[in-house]
Parts: sequence; structure tokens; C-alpha cells
Amino acid sequence: MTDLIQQLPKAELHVHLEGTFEPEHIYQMAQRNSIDLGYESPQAIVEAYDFHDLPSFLSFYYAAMNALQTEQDFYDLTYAYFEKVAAENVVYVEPFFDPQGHTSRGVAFDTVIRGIHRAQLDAEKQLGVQSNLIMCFLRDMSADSALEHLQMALPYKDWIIGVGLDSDEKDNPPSKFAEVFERARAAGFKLTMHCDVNQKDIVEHMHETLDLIAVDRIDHGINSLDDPALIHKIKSLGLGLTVCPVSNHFVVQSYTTSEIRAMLKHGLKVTINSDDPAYFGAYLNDNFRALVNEAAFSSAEIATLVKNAFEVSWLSDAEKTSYL
Ligand code: ES4
Ligand code: ZN
Repeated sequence: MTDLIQQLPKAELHVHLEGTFEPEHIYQMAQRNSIDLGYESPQAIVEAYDFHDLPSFLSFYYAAMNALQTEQDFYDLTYAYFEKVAAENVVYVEPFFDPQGHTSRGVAFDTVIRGIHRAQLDAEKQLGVQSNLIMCFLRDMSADSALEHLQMALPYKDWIIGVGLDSDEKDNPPSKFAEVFERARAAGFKLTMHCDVNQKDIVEHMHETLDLIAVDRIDHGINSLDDPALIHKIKSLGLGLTVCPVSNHFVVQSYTTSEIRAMLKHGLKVTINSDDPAYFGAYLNDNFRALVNEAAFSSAEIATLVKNAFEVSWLSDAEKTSYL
């Protein structure tokens, strides 16, 4: 089974580039940029990891971003992720990035996106990993800030396939960003949003995501199972759901294998993803292995989950055919 997981060509649709920042790289980059993060070694960074819910994770995630300063830093971060997953036989990725995590501390939008884009081009040429970038807005920042960043992204429209919404969902409903997402759609971007596991008001948020925002995909979305009307809507729209088992384990202490299986049984287009692999200690293949180890997922189930990711990706139909 481990061989099957390794050998299948795979796609990943839910990975935050800033969540692929390995402790060795955090440490190295902080040193080369003379930034004092308060850690004496990469090991000290790992020892400080203490994630038990979303806020405890996010505060660490944003603090580590301070090490990222130059275009080369963003290039190195991104290329290192592609190298890692190329070895796992990942052939296609739609990674997220969080520009507001960088502009808010004085790093220019152009610096961030140019470094990431150059790494994408090189990864395609040198590693055979194709990718299309998704820009996320931080939902705990204002809608005005999101609009400003949408404006900054317009000159780079050809480098960004879609927009998403991440960070702390508590009391930050999809409706807060209705205008931003409306404008993003009008500009030609695909739309997705985090619907985090067991969030406060999650069923209501999910209905807004579908009815008000009309997303093209849902990130996480495990709580679709809480309401038959949600299952029906998501299924009839054929929307993909990007579930992240190991990440879920950190947030809700469960790999959510029974929910993933239930979603498959309902005919929902579930996919498996890593979310923040450097922090959660599991890249894509380990997320699939978690399903096999905890709940004996079959090769047929694994194959369906892998196929779903290509099907609900934002590749063109012609490109999808080349992978399927
Ligand atoms: C995230 Cl696990 C998680 N949830 C919400 N936003 C995020 N950004 C990066 N990782
Ligand atoms: Zn995420």
C-alpha cells in the first residue's frame, strides 16, 4: 500500500507555502537576514512547537514568516517544497500563499510573488512539477485590506489562478468578504474558501460559502456531513473538498477518516492534502498513509481520492486528460 501511495502520480490542492517552512530553513533564513526570532538552533524551533488548536498554530506560523525577507527567500521556500513533493511523485500543485502575512511587516507584494513564480517555473522545468498559484486573504484582517491586495494582484493576474480565504475563521464569516470575492470573480479568478473543521457557526458559514460567494471549491468542509442540504448542494454542484487528515489531527485530535469515508460514500469529491506539512510533520504521502494506518483505506479508495484531486483541480480539461 505504501508503494501504491508513493507510485501514484498525485495532485495537491491545499498546501500553504508558508506552511512548508521547515525549521532548518526558518533558522537559516533568519540568520542570513539577521533577524532574531529568539531561537538558538533549528532544534529549539521544533521544541517550541505546541499546536493544539488553530490559534496556537497560527501565532507560530506568522512569527516564523518574519524570516522571509527577499525574493530569493520566497524562491527558496517554494522550490524546497517542490523538491520535497517531486520525490513523492506529486506532479501537480495548486499552492496557497498569504501576501498579507508579508506586506503587513513591510515586504512588498512584488517581492513575494516574483520569488514564488520563479520557483514555479524552475520546478516545472527541472522537477516536472506543474503548479498554479492561489492567493489567500487573511479573514481576521479587514475586507478593505483584502480589496487592496486584490488590487495589488491584478498586474500579476496571469500568475494567479484563484483566490482563497484562510486564517482564523472564528467570527470572520464568508459574508465579510462577499464584495472582495465578487470582484475577484469578475477579474477572472477561481474562488475557494476555508471551511474549517468544527468551527463556530460552521454550517451557516458553509451555506454562505455556497449561496452568497458561490465558490468553485471548498477547503476542508468536513462539516458538510452535518446537514443533508449541504451534502446535496455540494454534490449537485460537483464541488471538490480539500481535506487535510494530519492537520485535522492537530486541530480536532482526529484524522477524520470516518468522515472522509462517509463523504466518499455520499459521492462527494473529497481530496487529500497536507495543509502545513512542515509544521504538522506530514507531506502528502504521509497524509494518505494516515488513512491506511488508522482505518485501512483500500487501494480503490486511495485511487479515487487521488483521481478526485485531478478532477476538481483548476487545470483545463485538456490538461486534466493528460494526467488522468
Ligand atoms: C492554516 Cl491550518 C490553517 N487554518 C487556517 N488558516 C491557515 N493558514 C495556514 N494554515
Ligand atoms: Zn489550510
